Amino acid sequence: MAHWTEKEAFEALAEELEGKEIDVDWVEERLKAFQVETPSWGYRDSGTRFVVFHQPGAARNVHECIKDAAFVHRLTGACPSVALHIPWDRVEDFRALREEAEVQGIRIGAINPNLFQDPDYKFGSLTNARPEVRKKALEHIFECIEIMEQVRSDVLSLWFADGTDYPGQGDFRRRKGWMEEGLREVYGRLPKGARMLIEYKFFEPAFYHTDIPDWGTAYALALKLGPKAQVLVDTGHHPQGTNIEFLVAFLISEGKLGGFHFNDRKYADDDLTAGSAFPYQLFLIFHEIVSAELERMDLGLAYMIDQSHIAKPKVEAMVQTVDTLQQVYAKALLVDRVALSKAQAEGDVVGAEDVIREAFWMDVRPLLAQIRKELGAEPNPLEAYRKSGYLEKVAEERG
Ligand code: PSV
Ligand code: MN
Repeated sequence: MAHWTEKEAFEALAEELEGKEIDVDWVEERLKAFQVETPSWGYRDSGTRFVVFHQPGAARNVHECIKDAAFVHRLTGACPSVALHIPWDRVEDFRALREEAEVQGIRIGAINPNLFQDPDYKFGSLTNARPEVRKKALEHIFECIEIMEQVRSDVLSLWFADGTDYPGQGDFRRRKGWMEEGLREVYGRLPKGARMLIEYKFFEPAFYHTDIPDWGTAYALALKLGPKAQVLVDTGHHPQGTNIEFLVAFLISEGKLGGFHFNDRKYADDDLTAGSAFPYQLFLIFHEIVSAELERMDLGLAYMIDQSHIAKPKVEAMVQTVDTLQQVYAKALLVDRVALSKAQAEGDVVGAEDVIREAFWMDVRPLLAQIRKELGAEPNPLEAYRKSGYLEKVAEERG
């Protein structure tokens, strides 16, 4: 867009939309309503499996995470909540923490228990063969539920590192039974109006089997538990080549898609910024979401980011991610669905694909700039971040 004025770019987009059956007011309404949660751990120092790298200005505690998250919200107008990870973000007074977030214009979102860091969980948490470890894991989740009440969170995000490394190490069916038993107890304790989202991951840290390896397993568990249990799709948690947009559509149609952990990867669970490797896939995921929204389906999806920034500066990476998510959502909203249905009905494969691709190639940045202005945010949040001097300021404050 550099050699275009914003006005020219906007006119170009308007021209592209001419003759298409798109309700622009609805598109704008949806874009304004789009909100995505950022994770406290995305603002802290993180690392590879070999070393933790320090970044100047990285948040050192939950208070600084909240400050960074609030700044991302101020720039983008789309990130009014921050997810917490317990015990990393544990404080004495969670009610005070809730107020602290509110003063800064955001709220506390999903609570993530940590069921992988304690040495007792080496051989599993809820699926551990030792009953005292299963009990310890359960009690930690109960503590997280109490925290949810104190911060008024309505989402419990559950990711289990449980699995085994070698054939014979564990009894699959017994472990499945323990997992179900534990989850049932958690379900029974959920605060009023809250839901639990079950995340899956096909490997890592376990390398032979994982107790909740895929969306089908998470779906089966959520189905058994009841309506307050849904599946959490972390976009980096699938074997190569998995058709994520298909499973998203399936879960939506079953009312079992709870939300997303957005990130991207080239190989495994790399936690890179969303859309950095496969932007078209991300757009196709949103295409499925928009299809359902057009049918007035009540999705109530929890959009969350789950990234670990090592090569990129943390706050900047977050702002870039939000911009990417807004762009792919805008593109998905601009798919000419009348033309698509017609092409599908006529068996016009190239025509159908082209309708989709045309929307993908549209430059939606001027539209988003306008939306953000209306939201009182920055038309170009990344540029505004770079000019803000925020990183220099916090780097000095945080040492
Ligand atoms: C570990 O793989 C992980 O990235 C999962 O995606 C969780 O959601 C996240 O950590 C926070 O526990
Ligand atoms: Mn995740």
